[in-house]
Amino acid sequence: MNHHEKYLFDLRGYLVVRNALTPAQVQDLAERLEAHRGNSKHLGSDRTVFSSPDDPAWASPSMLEWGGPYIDLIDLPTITPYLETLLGVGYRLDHDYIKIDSENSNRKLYLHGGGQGAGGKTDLVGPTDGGQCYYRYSNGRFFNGLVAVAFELDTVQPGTGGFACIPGSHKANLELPSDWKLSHTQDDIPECVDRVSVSAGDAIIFTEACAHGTVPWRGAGERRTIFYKYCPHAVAWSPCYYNGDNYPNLTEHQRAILMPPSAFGPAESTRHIWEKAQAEQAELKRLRSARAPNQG
Ligand SMILES: O=C(O)CCC(=O)C(=O)O
Repeated sequence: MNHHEKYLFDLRGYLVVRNALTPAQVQDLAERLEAHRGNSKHLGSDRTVFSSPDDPAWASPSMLEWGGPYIDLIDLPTITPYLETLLGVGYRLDHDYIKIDSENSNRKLYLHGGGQGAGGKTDLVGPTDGGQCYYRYSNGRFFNGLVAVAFELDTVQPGTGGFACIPGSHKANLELPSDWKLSHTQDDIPECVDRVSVSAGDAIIFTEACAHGTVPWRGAGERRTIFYKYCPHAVAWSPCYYNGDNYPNLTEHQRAILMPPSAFGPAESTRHIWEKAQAEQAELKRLRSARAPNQG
């Protein structure tokens, strides 16, 4: 991350990384998405409900199960240097999901995050501010409670929709005016909002502390965006974690990035605890599938 990019991220709270993905990666990600689209309730690990009583409690199903480039996104060489700068070494992947905007999605722009907290009394998703939505730069280092990487599979032309945010709001001291939080149409969007156009293969990196959301879609076709969201090791947003054992052939660094949260990070001294938890998960899965044939 060069000085210009650091300056812009500190100033605005987001950056666009052009060509973060190659055309071949975009194609592979899109093909795997289309193959799973009809038969999967959860397009990602970002769940707060169970879709069936057999869902595992903490190791949520995830897009990582689609393999190939979905595994590569965990630790992508074009993105990793930004995450190391914005989160420090030893960060973790907290959750992933995919969002599809189309004429049927009928979304409103709901600006969330922002200021020095998430949620708050008037937040539409509830008063979730536990201080986790922070941004700070001090002693030559960035500190972020959650950094989102939005991988764009489709080009978003100006005026069609896509990612939007209030640049600089990650450092705001006052609450976002409530009548600016929700825009039903593009025409209602406050002037202080940046609408970000991208090409397929670009990635938008933003701090969740910046007030952001999705512009109501007006484009032809769809906008398909894959979100991977990263935290410092001691922070957790999702109630579910990854189980590295579910994904074969991970690199050591990918495994470390999938570790569940703790102040110890992927340290050797605590690794055995999560390894035991992950082995117990695998045993539970094995016992359940052995029991299943007799239940019919
Ligand atoms: O559509 C977008 O890029 C914004 C998504 C968003 O609001 C979020 O991930 O919290």
